[in-house]
Amino acid sequence: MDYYKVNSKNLSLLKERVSVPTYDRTNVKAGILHIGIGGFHRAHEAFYTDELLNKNSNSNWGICGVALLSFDQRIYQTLKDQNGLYTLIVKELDGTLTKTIIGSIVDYLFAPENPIAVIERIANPEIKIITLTITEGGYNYNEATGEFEIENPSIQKDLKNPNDPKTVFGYLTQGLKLRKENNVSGCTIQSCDNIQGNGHVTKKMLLSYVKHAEPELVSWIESHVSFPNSMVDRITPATVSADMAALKETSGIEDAWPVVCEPFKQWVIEDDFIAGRPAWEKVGAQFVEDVVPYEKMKLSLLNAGHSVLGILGTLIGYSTIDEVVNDTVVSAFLEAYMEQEVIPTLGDLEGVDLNEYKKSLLQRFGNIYIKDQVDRICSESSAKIPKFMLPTVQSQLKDGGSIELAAFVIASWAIYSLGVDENGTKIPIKDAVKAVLHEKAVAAKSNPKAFLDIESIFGSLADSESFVEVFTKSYQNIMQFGVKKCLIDLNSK
Ligand code: CS2
Repeated sequence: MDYYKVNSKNLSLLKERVSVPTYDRTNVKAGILHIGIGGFHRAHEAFYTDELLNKNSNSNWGICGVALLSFDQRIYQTLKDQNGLYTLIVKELDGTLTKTIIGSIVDYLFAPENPIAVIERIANPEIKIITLTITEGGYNYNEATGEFEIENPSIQKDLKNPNDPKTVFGYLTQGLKLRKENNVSGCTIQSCDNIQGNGHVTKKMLLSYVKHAEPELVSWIESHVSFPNSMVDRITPATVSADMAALKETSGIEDAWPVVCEPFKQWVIEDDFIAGRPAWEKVGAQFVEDVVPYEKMKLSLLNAGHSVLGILGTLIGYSTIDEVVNDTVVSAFLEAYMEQEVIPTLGDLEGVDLNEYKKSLLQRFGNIYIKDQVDRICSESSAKIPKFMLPTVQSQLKDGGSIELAAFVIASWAIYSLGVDENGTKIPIKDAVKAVLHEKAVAAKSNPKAFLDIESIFGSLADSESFVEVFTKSYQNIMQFGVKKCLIDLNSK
């Protein structure tokens, strides 16, 4: 078999082997600027957008992808070498691989190399929508105060060097300022991150920054920029070298960074696009008036479910999510958590059967071909737990509901943060506040509550006597008997 690299020149050859864009990419203009071109964006928004372009839709809605961090240099370089093309490999439930070359990213910028180009592109009249996947931690939100962390050193740096920004807030502010100065019309900023009210949070955080950086821009943003909320979903594990090897072996395609994902996908969006939008509904996105209940459901069941499996699974010694959920002791615990502690907080969701949703999640988590890494799931837990689990705990505390299982997971996280699993193997913790977590985890050995004292994560949770009580009990039990034995006891209650 001949091997073909993924690039524009080879598209007609690649077409013999996998699906390729049916549209003329040279005609597609970038109406969307996307910040954060990691795997998730390429399995989700870029995929929907590619499907739409394949339907011969409006060619003004291609994507210009921006790599914001120095860390993203490799992905930028790969996209550049491959003319923005990449292979999306969907791992079906029966193990077959559906491969598609995605063409919707028609331009790409590497911010650290040329910050001005990014600022100018934000101000370009062709750009109507700016979408973001900057991770939950990227919003610089303080859980304790609900406010923007203005003291963050990177933010302070951006305030002092407006023309050489490093953070998304610095870039957006300068780009929007230029838009205003050039009399360019407004645009939409759409977060695609897993945060409750992601549009509201983006607006609040951005305006807090702008108040300090360019106070006179605040009212222009308020009247010229819309911030729709959205719920995004598609499990996208990190690509591993075996994925590249399988692509080469089965189709003779050499892709330096394909993206792998599950078959399921969902995108529920508030229809609030001040400068127009692609007809994503034609390819399966749902536009609704109020996305809040969907976000709540997804964050508190899927994402929290992932964290539960990731943390417990790591301590037990598993490496992938399917291994953890296929251990019936853990999945019974997860089901109980969902049924007893989460679903009661969700109320009625029109047209959604929460029990069915729960079942479908367990099936998705159990897909043995996905091999989603527990390390990926547990990375940046300090930004995830407050968004995925704490709202549930707070709601249950308020209503006098059970919090025992959530407390067990958070106690497990305290032990996880010591950095060693129950078999004595080192845990590769990846977290922006790893040092603080470790310090508090060590203190928790003699006084478990110390872990809950991290206010920027837990807010005032440590003030809840009932939570501290069950948390402490769980902590001591896990230390004494191990996770698995405790789960068996909890499951039999
Ligand atoms: C995961 C998400 O990182 C995580 O914690 O729960 O990346 C999850 O896979 C996606 O949100 C699925 O839509």
